Amino acid sequence: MFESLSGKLQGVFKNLRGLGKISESNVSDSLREVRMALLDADVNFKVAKQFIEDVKEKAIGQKVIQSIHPGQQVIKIINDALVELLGSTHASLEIDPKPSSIMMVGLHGAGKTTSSGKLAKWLTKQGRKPMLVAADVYRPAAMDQLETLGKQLEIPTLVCRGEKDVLVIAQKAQSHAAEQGCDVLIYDTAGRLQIDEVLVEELVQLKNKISPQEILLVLDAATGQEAVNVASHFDEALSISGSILTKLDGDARGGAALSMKSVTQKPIKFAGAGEKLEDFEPFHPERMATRIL
Ligand SMILES: Nc1nc2c(ncn2[C@@H]2O[C@H](COP(=O)(O)OP(=O)(O)OP(=O)(O)O)[C@@H](O)[C@H]2O)c(=O)[nH]1
Ligand SMILES: [Mg+2]
Repeated sequence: MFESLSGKLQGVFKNLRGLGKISESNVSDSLREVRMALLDADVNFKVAKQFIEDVKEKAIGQKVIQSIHPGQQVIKIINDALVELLGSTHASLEIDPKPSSIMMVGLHGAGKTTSSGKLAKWLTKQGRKPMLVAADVYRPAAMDQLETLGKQLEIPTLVCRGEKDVLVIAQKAQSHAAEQGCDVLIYDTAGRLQIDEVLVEELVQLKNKISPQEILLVLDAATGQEAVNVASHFDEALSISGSILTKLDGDARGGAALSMKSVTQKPIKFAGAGEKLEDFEPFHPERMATRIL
């Protein structure tokens, strides 16, 4: 991911470094190239526009123009803007209360079930006692998939085969968690090809029932431009608390990853970069920016 964007930005930076003097016009030329690179990487056009405006405002200041290495200064400004675009600082999970609940939401195939397992494994390492809850009542296979993950991880997993009401499942989950001494419940919800009324209604009901500390939108980083619409829809409907970007190991252009925070104003909390349960880590904006630049 980000290879092409990275390559293009390196090219721009090479030019900037070579500049002895900086003028408004050569900064503008470079920023035009940065903008093109962002758009080619599938970054939302509004996000790209704002990014360039912010950088430009800082870059054409007198201090930068008169400095000894003006090109280097502009590069630093772009770097800082990229970190800010990705969320500035790492945002952790807000799951202090015991028990806490986390709802995993997102479109079909985004990686909710896999990420539920990955998150459970990660939480175990943090000394928590997670429980996985199969709340996808539409696909029996989804319950099997979560159950398999739970067995593999040796993490309690609640599967109520045949139960069609997520609220009943939630009720059982709460009592099972208490019995088993689990202190964080991860609800793996159903996906849809597109966000629709029925799905939203069900998710809102579940949200009202369990009052989750975290509602994490699981987003396939390869979704491209559409990711922005998906994210804003889910956020409007549920007021998400953050997102998990998946499939960062793929060769997608990565624009969704770069636009997410800016569009929803909600932090990216974790990143998945592979099918294995250990391919998962907390998201750090500055590390991601370093990977890109
Ligand atoms: N390469 C890669 N594959 C992933 C990643 N996360 C999930 N996958 C794969 O993506 C596919 C879909 O993942 P699921 O976890 O089943 O997705 P889901 O959101 O639960 O899907 P539904 O339940 O159908 O809505 C699976 O084949 C996963 O192995 C990732 O970070 N990298
Ligand atoms: Mg699933």
